[in-house]
Amino acid sequence: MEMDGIYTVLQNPSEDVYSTVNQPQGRRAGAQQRDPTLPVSAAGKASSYRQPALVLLILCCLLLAAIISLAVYHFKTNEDPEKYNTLLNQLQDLSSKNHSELKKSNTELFVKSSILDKYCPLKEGSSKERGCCPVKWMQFNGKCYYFSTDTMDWNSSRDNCTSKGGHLVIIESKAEQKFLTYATKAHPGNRYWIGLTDAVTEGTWLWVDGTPLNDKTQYWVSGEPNDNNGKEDCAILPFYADPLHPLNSWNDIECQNNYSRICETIAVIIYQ
Ligand code: MMA
Ligand code: CA
Repeated sequence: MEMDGIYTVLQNPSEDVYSTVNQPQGRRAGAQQRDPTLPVSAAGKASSYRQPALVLLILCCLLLAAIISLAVYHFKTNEDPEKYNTLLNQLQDLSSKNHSELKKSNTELFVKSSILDKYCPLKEGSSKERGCCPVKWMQFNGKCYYFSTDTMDWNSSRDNCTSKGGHLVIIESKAEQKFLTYATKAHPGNRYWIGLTDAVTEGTWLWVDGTPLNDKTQYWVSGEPNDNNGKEDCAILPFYADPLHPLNSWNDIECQNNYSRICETIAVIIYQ
């Protein structure tokens, strides 16, 4: 029986050294008689040291194994430290090279994405559809607008816009008129030809694509068009801003006058 690692009952009766040492022979009924030729101390000691010696031997073996493994580990990890240093340097080179290359391509991507956002902004409410306008053109509602700084007569302006792949602006909504009013405020004093004329039939206003002027979508300044002197067949904006009707800014004027122009073209749609 073993309790907490202490033997309370002897495994082998021959190991019962202590019970016999101080007892007279007669009280040990059934006990084997000791070999009287062997000295008491020699026989007792041999059997009493066997178990601790075994434990000691095992401990020594374990210790030896641990020393051997530590030695092997030590020599393995210290084997050719130069080799490890070279590897470490190569690894550091590679990581710093990757880092600087990544930094470079990140900067390039940032520049490219700002160019993309400038010329091809995302369409309102979309995360994939973009509308692209040429350099120096403004974008509004899927259309591109060019506000010229140079001036020319109405016919030349019409032809110039066509040569740019567009046309003199055709105003189709209140929102578009609002946008143009806002945009032209950036150049106060400038007046711009729009794509509206009654040169063919006096009083019949047509857009450059042949569409007749819609009654609901016209923004003449109060009192216009007046065909002053019977010579005014082309439209400009802004003539002047009526504080009561800030959107009403058109005037009919002589087509031979020189003004700036607003060209319009459709934005190119791309998907990302
Ligand atoms: C007046 C007015 C306009 C006309 C211009 C021409 C200043 O405004 O009659 O309708 O177009 O003159 O200069
Ligand atoms: Ca007029």
